Amino acid sequence: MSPQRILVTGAAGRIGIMLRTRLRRPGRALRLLDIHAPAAAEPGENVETVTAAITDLDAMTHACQDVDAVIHLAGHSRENTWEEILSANVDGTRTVLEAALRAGAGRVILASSNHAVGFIPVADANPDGIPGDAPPRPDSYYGFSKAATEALGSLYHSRFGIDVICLRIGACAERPSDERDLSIWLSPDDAGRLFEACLSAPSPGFHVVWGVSNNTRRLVSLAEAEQLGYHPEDDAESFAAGVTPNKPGTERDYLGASFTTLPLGQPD
Ligand code: 15L
Repeated sequence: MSPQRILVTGAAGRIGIMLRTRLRRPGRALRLLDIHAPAAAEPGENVETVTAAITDLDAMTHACQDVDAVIHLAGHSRENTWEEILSANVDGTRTVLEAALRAGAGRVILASSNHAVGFIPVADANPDGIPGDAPPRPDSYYGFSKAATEALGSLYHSRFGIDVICLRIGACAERPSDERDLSIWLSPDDAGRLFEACLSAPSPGFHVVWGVSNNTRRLVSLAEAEQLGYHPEDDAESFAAGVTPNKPGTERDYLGASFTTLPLGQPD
């Protein structure tokens, strides 16, 4: 049975907004949390809103009460200062996991990123694709924080038995914008399918899986996500004619593209 009450952190952010309409189900309540107040419930929408910081353990433990699953999207989504990355992304994720544990929420889905492994050379992708659980090779402080997110998820699963699924999300947007996105795009509808699969998979345990669409030019493996019940339906190739070509060099050579050369610790 799919969970009845789901807490979504970062609900006012880009992916949070995409998921709001796509995770609605009869009999399901969405508790939407963000540091910036999420939009109020529409008539007939089974939504509660919470304005809180993910680094506030008391507030997060309260927000996790009576929750079956947590989707953790909050945090910086690009490069930032070391202090900001440590606070929002690393301490924030630890706090969310700790709050879920204290409140008895048995499943946490963590937004990781391709930038946790951004220094994997594109040339290393074999026909099966780069595995979902390839070891971390972060390309930035941001990428480091996503590798730390995965490690914290593993810790809370091993110690306490919480189900934790980490999603190495590619470029999640309405449409791919450049040539690189053709391999790593996650459509909003496929994002809905992926999160739904993670919510519904029976006793998943701990997993790190790729979050991308079924792109013709895909470099990463979908096998691990498919085992959880994810069946993507979109392909970035249908937008190929309209995208910007890759620049030579890092944008072609490494999975993390421009993140591998951006100045470390400089807000992007
Ligand atoms: C990410 O992890 C970022 O949050 C997003 O802003 C994009 O940069 C995306 O990766 C990407 O690699 O395109």
